[in-house]
Amino acid sequence: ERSSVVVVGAGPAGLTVGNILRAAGVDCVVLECESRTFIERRPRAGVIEEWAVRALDRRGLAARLLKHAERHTACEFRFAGERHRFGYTELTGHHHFVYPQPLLVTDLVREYADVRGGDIRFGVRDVRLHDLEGERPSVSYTCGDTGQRRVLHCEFVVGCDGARGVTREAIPAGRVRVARHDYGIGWLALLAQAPPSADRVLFGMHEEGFAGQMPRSPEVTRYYLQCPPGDDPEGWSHERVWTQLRRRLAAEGAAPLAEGELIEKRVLDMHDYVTEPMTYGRLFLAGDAAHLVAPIAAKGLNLALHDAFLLADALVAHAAGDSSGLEGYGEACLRRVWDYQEFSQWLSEVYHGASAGDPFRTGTTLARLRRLFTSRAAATAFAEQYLGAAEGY
Ligand code: RFL
Repeated sequence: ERSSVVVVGAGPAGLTVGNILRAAGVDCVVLECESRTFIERRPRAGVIEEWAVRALDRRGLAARLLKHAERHTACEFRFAGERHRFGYTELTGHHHFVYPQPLLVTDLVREYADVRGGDIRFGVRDVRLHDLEGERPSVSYTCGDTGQRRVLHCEFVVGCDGARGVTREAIPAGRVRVARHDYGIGWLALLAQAPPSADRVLFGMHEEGFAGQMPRSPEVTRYYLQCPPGDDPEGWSHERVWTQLRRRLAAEGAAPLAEGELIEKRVLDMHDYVTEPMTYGRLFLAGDAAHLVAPIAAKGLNLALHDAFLLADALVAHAAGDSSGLEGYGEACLRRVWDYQEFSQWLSEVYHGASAGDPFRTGTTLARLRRLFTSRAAATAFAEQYLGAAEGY
């Protein structure tokens, strides 16, 4: 079998690449190890930056999002028993969109497979990449239903199979450098079957650890609680979770938290990595397959989309005879990747500094926070980075 492009992974990155190629008439096949139902329900991100929504919209991929997403204009920091609203839209004119990742994935699959007639194969197993250095690479896999081994010959392989995928591993060790950062911190990531406790994102800095609230929909709210890395989620009973959330998010004049059943409870060991270069021969990595950013600043999905736009546009241009986009692809992505990594590190200290048990770090953390509310220049710089606007629209 032949196809110009084989995309491994049907997350936001892979599906966006697929949609753009399909619209431009470049043939491609998307291979996904899970089922369609599974990927349409997998809960994860929810914050999409305005530039990314505009870019999706220009490609005809944001109709439902624009109808249903919530627009956020402010977040709130809680520390020392007080609430501090931070209105980023007043400072920059830009806002955040909140739209759960499963809805975005559902929209992108529907558009790719049902509207644009794209080829997507679910439930594949044992994906392997071959001859990436030559002109004629190929991808082999086992069909989920028949168990048959198949080979797809192609011009390019796009690796969008996320943090635990196989495509990154296909690059020989000496040809790539993976830069890693470990925060030494865990986050208990929770989804509660409950309306948000406030109509904006909340960050609670507390001596017992960070706590956060991210509205997702009128029925479901994400909460985070800092915990030791590798902690057992089963040690966090309903009572313990809500007691800690109430304590760490407590502030003068704040409405009580809207409690609800916990429908997701997992511990994330906070870490980052960046793979450089993002390409090897005919393989191009995009999204979490190339770089992971801990969910500290809600940046991962946005970086995945940024890569996908650049890569798909470059592949379309290549088909029309211009290869310059493909040549500069990795470097163009990495600018934003490193910018977001740096911001996540900066923000991590704001979240976690006050609970480090070190009075010096508590002092500097509180100074950082106060600066956001006393200096308009500092506030604007923060707002630009928080919105992803510093890298330009
Ligand atoms: P994905 O979404 O992981 O998709 C990869 C796809 O590849 C499939 N796959 C394979 N298919 C074939 N063969 C294989 N060998 C395969 N191995 C894997 C997988 O089944 C999957 O369908 O990667 P992509 O497209 O790069 O997208 C990245 C984003 O999903 C990720 O960065 C975000 O979810 C990160 N993230 C957040 N990002 C934000 O921008 N804002 C947020 O608010 C936000 N919150 C979060 C998050 C991630 C979280 N977790 C679970 C780590 C909250 C959490 C809790």
